[in-house]
Amino acid sequence: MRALLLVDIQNDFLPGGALPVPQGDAVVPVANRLVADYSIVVATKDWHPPNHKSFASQHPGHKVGDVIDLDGIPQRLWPDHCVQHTWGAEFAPGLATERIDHVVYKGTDPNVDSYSGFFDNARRRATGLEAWLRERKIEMLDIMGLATDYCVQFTALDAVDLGFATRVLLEGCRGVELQPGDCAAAIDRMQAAGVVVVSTG
Ligand code: VGL
Ligand code: ZN
Repeated sequence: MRALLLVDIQNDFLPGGALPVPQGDAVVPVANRLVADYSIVVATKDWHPPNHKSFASQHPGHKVGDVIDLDGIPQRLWPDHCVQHTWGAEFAPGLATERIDHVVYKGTDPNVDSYSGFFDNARRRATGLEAWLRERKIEMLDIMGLATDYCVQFTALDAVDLGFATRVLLEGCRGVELQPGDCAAAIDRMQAAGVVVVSTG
C-alpha cells in the first residue's frame, strides 16, 4: 500500500505567516490534485507550545537564525510559529482537509524540535506516525509539503531509514532556503540516502 504524506501545510509557513516559505501557498493546489490518487492521506502539523525552545523569543540575547546548543544538539532559532490552537498552526486555507485520514502532531515537547514527522530531532521519542502506517500495511510513502530543506527533508530521511519506499514529489514542495543552495543540498542528501526525488507531477 502507498500513502501520501502532506508535511506542515500550515498558515505560518505560507506568505503572510510567521515563518513564511517563499511560494509556500503554491503547494496547496498540488496537494488537492494529488489526494485523489491515494487511498490513504496523512498530514503532519508542526504543533508547538508557546514556550517552545526553537523560538528565538525563549532565548534572550539570541536572535532568529542563530544556532544554539539545545541539550547537546544544534538548534536553529525560529520566529514563534505554529503555536498550538492558533491560526498559524491551522492548515492552509483551501487545503482539501476532508481527504486527510490522520494528522500527526510534532514539536509538542518544549525542549526538543521535531523536523521529522517520525521522531524528534534527538530521536528520543516517536510521534506515532510509523506505527500508524505499519498498522495499515503502508510500505510506500510519497511525501510533499513544507519545507523542502527542513521538515520534508528530515521526514523523508527517516522514512527511508525505516524501510519505506520513499518518494519526494518536488512539485508539491517549497523550501525556506535560508542560504542559497539549501534546497539543492537537501535534495542531494535525500537522493544519496535512497529517496526517489520526483521533479514533475
Ligand atoms: C519547519 C522550521 C521550523 C518546517 C518547522 O516545517 O520545515 N521549519 N519548524
Ligand atoms: Zn517548527
